[in-house]
Amino acid sequence: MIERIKNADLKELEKIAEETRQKMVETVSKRGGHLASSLGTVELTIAILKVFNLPQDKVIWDVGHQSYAYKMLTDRSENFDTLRTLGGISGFPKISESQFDFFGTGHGGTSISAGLGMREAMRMKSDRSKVISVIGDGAITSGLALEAMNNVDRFGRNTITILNDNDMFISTSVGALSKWFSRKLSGQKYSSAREEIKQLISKLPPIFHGDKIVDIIRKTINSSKSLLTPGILFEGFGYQYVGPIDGHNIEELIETLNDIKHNSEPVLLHIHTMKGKGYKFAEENPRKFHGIAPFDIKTGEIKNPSSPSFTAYLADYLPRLFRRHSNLVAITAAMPDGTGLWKLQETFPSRVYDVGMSEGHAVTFASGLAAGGLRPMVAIYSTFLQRAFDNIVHDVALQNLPVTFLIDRAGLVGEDGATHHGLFDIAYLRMIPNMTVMAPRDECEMARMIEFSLSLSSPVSIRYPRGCGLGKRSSNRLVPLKTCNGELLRNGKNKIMIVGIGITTVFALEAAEKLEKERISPFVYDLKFVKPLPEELFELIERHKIKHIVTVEDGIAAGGAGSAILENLSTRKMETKCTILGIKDSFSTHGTQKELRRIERIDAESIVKTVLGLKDAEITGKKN
Ligand SMILES: Cc1ncc(C[n+]2csc(CCOP(=O)(O)OP(=O)(O)O)c2C)c(N)n1
Repeated sequence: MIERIKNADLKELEKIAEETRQKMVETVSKRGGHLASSLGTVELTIAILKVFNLPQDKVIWDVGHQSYAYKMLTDRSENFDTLRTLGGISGFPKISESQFDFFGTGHGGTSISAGLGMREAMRMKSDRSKVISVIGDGAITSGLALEAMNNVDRFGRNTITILNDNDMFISTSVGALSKWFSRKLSGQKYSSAREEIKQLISKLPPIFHGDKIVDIIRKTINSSKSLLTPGILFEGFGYQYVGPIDGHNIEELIETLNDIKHNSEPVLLHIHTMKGKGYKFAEENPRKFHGIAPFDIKTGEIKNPSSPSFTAYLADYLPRLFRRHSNLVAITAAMPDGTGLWKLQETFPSRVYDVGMSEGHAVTFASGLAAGGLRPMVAIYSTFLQRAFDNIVHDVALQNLPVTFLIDRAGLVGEDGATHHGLFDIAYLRMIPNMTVMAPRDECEMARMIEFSLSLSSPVSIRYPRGCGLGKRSSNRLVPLKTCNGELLRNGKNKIMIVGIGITTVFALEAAEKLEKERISPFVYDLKFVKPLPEELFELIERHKIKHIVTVEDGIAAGGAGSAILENLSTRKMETKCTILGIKDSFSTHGTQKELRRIERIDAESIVKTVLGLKDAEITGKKN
């Protein structure tokens, strides 16, 4: 395909763009995925492939959710219809997938840093090829991107940063930088003023041509450009600023890229694109089509709306909670939709802060709000909260401030794969002093935990998965949790106990049903609290003389909930054995949640197999 692009004239390139869009829409309508952003970068991808020599020159797609056209047009056209399926093409750039994926992305803000590093490595090898970082107007607002730009004047030679400005994050853009970027009008005014002055100069008598006055006028126009466009900001960082240009005009893109590719100074090319470009429904509602489940191409409607999720429940519940507690405030890092804060934002706009794609700032901002006497709730996906680890430790926990973390998409998320699984939060939160760590098994319990968190004056984390729990949804009369206790859900007849945490409690119950048919009757305990661990669990183990516990968690096994129990059994010198079912020491792939839970051996069948694999003595307590 790259060959076809290299040899194509403009008409042919436009045809390729159309074919690419069509195939992209067809595939995403079946597989789900990040459609709107990828539709916006079709022309840019074609222009990059036309002008640069890949794989010598390298491209890094920030976040990577806009790289579908790139995947198709480099080397993955034939199997693109396996997008986001088990064993199929990943929804994000992935080094192991293709020689054209130079850097794996998924979390935003990395492309400039990684690009500078990659370019520096090339410089050391006297390689003068280009590194091109494509970053959105959302991702460029993240602290990491700003830190990287602060180093552009030192390491940025032969790098090109393309700012793909579609005036949107997932939902509306926020922050001062967005306002800078939207100086489009000034940019247009600048272009027409420049044209007028050019024409005026050309009409001056020849005697003036080459004259100092004309020269001064030219220079003044050029330097005033950066005052009228966002250029001044980037020039301050050491970039040569080019643009803004139309990111859907292949001819203009190719011409501009050809111009700047010979410039060894760092260049920032500012392009304007439209999210959802070329597919009516995505153009009309780019927010819905940012990340979409399989849909009907003709109507744009989602095919099988899933059952209401933890997130949807939270969206309904939070406005009610906020009505009762006037000191509550909520923070999102550019994800009011994904985290379920959107209804709250509509109901109490002044009490919801969307701080942009900046998880670290979101957490420290929350600690400031808490120190000032408010009660903040920070809603961030598990995987993105990793970005704010030190902010949690140093700014919240060390100061023992009452901040509640609402951690969505905890566990295996499914089709988005390795970059988006939320597998580490239990491990990285339970080791932090002052932090309480909880996981609800259903939506109603999540609300109970949130209420409980308000009774504490220290940090609290509540983690819940993508999708739904047991489906208990009525919550008009919520009974808040009173103590840090779990819940014995099932009395067993044998000496074995299955301990679930959050959603895996549901699998533990299913497993117990199946085991009953095998004449094995386990206890089932819902841990609820990873930290502090329920004292009651150890009392139950002693009281019922439990020989073996099987713990199951939707998170990394190392340092997780099972690990915590094992540490405690050992400290207490208890002889009960413990088998930990959790994610092994590897990055889990993409596929459906169901497939992945099976592969990672945390589903009901795996629990059954584990129990059946135990020695009789461990199940019955009887010596052989
Ligand atoms: C660190 C991090 N936080 C949050 C996200 C979730 N996220 C994915 S795309 C996106 C918005 C990106 O906006 P922009 O860079 O403008 O790209 P666009 O989708 O508009 O093309 C967000 C917040 C992420 N991928 N990484």
